[in-house]
Amino acid sequence: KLFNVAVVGATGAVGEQIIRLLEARNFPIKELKLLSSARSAGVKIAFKGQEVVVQEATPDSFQGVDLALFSAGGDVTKALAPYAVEAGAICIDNTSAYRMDPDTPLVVPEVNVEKINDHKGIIANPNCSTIQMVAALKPLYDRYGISRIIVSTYQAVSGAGAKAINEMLRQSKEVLAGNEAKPDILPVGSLPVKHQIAFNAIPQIDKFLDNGFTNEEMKMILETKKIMGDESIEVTATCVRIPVVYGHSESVYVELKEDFNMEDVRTLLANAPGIVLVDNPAEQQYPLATDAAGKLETFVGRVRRDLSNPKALNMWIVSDNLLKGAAWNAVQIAEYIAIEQQ
Ligand code: 11C
Repeated sequence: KLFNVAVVGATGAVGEQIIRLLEARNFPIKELKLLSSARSAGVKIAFKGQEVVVQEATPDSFQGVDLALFSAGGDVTKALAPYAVEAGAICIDNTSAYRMDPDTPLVVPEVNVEKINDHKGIIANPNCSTIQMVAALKPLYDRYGISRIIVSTYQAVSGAGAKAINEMLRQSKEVLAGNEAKPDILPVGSLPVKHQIAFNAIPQIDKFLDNGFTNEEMKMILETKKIMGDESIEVTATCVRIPVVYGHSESVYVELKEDFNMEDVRTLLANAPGIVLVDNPAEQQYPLATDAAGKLETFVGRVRRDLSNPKALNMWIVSDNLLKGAAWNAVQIAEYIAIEQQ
């Protein structure tokens, strides 16, 4: 079977990666519809040797569409996904619009692929920093159970979009030229106070809530429980933006319910789907954002038993936030649907 596929947000950082992956993976496409805001309509994007003209996304865009991949922001998903569903399309949504909706499955294929079919037209793709963490922790959860996770993130500027990448690069040049770095959109475009990202670490990703956590931190906390299907897992997170272009890194402390030996833990991680164990301190080998950029897998290293709690592990988890953290996870879900409908 060939599918009519629509990409909403085709000119954005994630949309671009989705199109490249559909091409590279030879996804069974009959017609590819590229959709965007009115501002980007008319742009031409190459796909399999042909030029596809980007059209403005409207409620009428989805007639005949089988699969619609959304990554144009939560407002666009809320405004248009219901029309796509009504037209008969299955939507895979990269935004946070429906993630915590009880009727919408939140899927990381390595963790809960069985939930894909539980949808009512929309399947949600989790937040990038959540995806790589749960993908790496799932084999440990299945074998030992998990009682608590404490995570600190080191997140790339590409998570905040193409403009944030440019801002970081521009500020770096300004500082190296001995000039003042001018903040523009980071940490949060819609808030009045801005901070320098070049040569800095900003402990704020997204807006603050009344509980003192940021929205990004709450996504990690709430989405982890939903994807793992276990509300009893205690999670706390501190999310930090650093001047890296691609690849989120995470320092994760995880308390397991059962005793473990380190050799079994390493074997589990090394054999887990989508996970690459890079853990050889003697040779100074561990996951790096620069190595993970452009790759589909999640990289795990620095795996060690905690010194204060023998039932806990510390580890370092790195993945390309635009690929496994967004575009690849969405295309992976689309591939499962395509295989099932053959
Ligand atoms: C960041 N994690 O790195 C965010 C971007 O909910 O899909 C992804 C936001 C989301 O800034």
